[in-house]
Amino acid sequence: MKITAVESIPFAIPYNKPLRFASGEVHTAEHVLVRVTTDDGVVGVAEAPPRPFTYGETQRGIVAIIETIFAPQVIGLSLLEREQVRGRLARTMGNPTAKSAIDMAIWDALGKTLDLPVTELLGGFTDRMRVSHMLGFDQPAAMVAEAEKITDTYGIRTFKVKVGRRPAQLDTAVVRALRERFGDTIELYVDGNRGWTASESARAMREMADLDLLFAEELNPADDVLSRRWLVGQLDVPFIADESAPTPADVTREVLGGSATAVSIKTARTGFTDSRRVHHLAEGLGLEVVMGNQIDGQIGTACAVAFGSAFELTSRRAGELSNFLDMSDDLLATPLQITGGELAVSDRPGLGIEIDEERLTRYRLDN
Ligand code: MUC
Ligand code: MG
Repeated sequence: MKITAVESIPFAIPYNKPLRFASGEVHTAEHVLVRVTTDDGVVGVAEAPPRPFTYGETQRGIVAIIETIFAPQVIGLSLLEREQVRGRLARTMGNPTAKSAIDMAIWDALGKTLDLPVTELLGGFTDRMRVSHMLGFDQPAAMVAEAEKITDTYGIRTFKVKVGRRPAQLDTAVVRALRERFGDTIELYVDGNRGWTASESARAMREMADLDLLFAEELNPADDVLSRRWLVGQLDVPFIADESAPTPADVTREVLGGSATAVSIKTARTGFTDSRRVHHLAEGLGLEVVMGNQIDGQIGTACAVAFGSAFELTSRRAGELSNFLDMSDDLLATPLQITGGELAVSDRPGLGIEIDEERLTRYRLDN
């Protein structure tokens, strides 16, 4: 079970439909495939999505930090020494998606070695999750049409609507149009990616008071400490910390400081090892949890559903597991299938996914 190699392979797959939101936009999935090999010949995989607008990482930076610092630190350790891996990677600041991809590839290799699905090793609560789809910026009619397509094709009935534009009336009109079109047959929540001030957020939430929102997420920056606390204190829905709380310590700080009342768990930034810590913390603090989407491809989504299905708290709400639908292709030999609004977790060993080598050759940037 000794780790003998850690590879980082950059690849690029275009989006059919770019995703736009208050802090940035994504046109191409320029991710990094991480492969961990053991002396038994087992290979574990995961992917790191660089999100410079959220964590400061870039594709070339992820490849470089894995090659130069992280791979030498973990080669020689056993798949069972995941806390040792975590401790060594933690000596370097930042780089959450690079660290997480290594962590999840190790879990995948461990599952394959033990002939057990990762989701069962983590907790084994259920075998599927309801799916929540993220609607990026567009005009109200186009966003309603997109939601209709997603509902008709995949049976998805929960939508996270990107907000945070100015004027805010454009965003509130989208949410109103969605509620008018679908009535109470869908669940809706909003994510501002820090685009508004606290007072703009409060006004927009008042305008949407009759629209039965589940949550509000990162409407304004957590760094606006007092105004964020003021905002969160007056809302009658849970306020999700996403990019303001990428570590367990951040979750503690934001929640105890009154700047958040719920948390988004993203395996892309906390892997399995630290997502477990965030989950336990959320359970202990009595927080609602949503499995978030780091604009993941299918590999990242397989990781998110494996983790989300493992626990009662993470599988209670619909998880954001469908952003890969906007991509033109992916790397998996057997694509993930969302049906009836749900994504099932694989019952095969590890993450239960297999890389299509022909596709990897087509999309990799290093050959
Ligand atoms: C989300 O939930 O915010 C967009 C920016 C980011 O960091 O993640 C995505 C989705
Ligand atoms: Mg978010």
